[in-house]
Amino acid sequence: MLRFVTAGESHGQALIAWISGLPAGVPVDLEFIGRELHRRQLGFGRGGRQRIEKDQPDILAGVRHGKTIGAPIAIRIENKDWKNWEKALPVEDSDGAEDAQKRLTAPRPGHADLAGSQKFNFHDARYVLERASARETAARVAAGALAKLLLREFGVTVLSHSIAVGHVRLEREASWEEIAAVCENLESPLRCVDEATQEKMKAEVDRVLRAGDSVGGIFEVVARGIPPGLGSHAQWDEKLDAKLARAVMSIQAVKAVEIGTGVTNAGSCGSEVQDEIAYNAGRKVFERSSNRAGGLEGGITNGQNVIVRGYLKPISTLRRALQTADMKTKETVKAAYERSDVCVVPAGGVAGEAMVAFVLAEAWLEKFAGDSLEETRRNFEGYKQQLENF
Ligand code: EPS
Repeated sequence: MLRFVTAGESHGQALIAWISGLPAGVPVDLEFIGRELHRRQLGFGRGGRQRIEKDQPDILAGVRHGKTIGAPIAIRIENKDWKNWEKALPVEDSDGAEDAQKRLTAPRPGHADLAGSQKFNFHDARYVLERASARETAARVAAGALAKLLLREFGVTVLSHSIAVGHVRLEREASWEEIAAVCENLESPLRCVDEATQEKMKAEVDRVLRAGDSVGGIFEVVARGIPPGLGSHAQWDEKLDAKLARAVMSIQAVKAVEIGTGVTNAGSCGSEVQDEIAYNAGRKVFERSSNRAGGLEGGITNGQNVIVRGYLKPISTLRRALQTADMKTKETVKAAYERSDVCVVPAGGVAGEAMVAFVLAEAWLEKFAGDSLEETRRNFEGYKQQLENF
């Protein structure tokens, strides 16, 4: 079973990703993982933290001579900001002088601050926000990069782009080539395929920044090369669309997930929504002229691109802080502000890719299994034959 968990606080020593269940023999390209981590740090509207960090994967276990060995993999990503927090967040007990300065008793509406403090019985949101911070997505991106490296062996690619920032929306479809170009281009400010729309998105981020506010948006993740047959209609918890939705919903600040054009489909007639089927005798495959279903029918992949959209709410740390109640004094005060991102849509897309890639890799190994890459490949080749003879 493929799985991953993470550990680490935003201003602790490091983030850790622990990945288990990858077959032996998967080539591990460290440069690729580093590039994925770098992509997550980019984007117009990011805060000051990204100027401090230079996220790099330090593989501690599970990879030898450039390949997975079938053992659990541990990846460490250093927090360079730790040196500024060592005294405030020590592992050992301390006299408390410095941690008192970093105490946060004015919970930010929208963040985990208040609910988390009530749950864990802290009258200080520090420990909660440290772990709830979206900094944790760096560890997810490292795990997702490994999933991408497995999928790459079978010709599967997972990409993303931004389709909305605030009220500015990409009003046309993006081609695969355009999305690939946006993922390749590390200079792309908001990772939008359309230059004119991107300019408007930038203006939106600028406007919100000047107002001391924050802005959300929508990212779209697209996976190409997925065969029909991953996931299952047979049981509710085997449906792949549900697993993808859960994974993307778990990303910090995501408050809605859409598969294909699911949101618009809800208001359209059936004849306008379903993707009609034709058989291409030359290529010996079933084809569709549209993909509103986002590559999933009945919780099963249908051979089309898998399309998952994540809807990000605006970040909850605001320079022009909202009203809140102090957790100790119960007085009405302004919510805490340290520093923050204004817009995380581009980074959200990279985290979305990681989560989608991981769920697809999990479904891949469920279907094609194998303790080694060769065994998985044999199983996949056998299935490909089955599809060709269908
Ligand atoms: C983030 C690092 C954090 C935040 C952001 C994401 O760094 P710091 O708190 O030191 O500024 O910039 O976290 C949040 C959006 C949040 O809500 O906590 C990162 O590396 O992605």
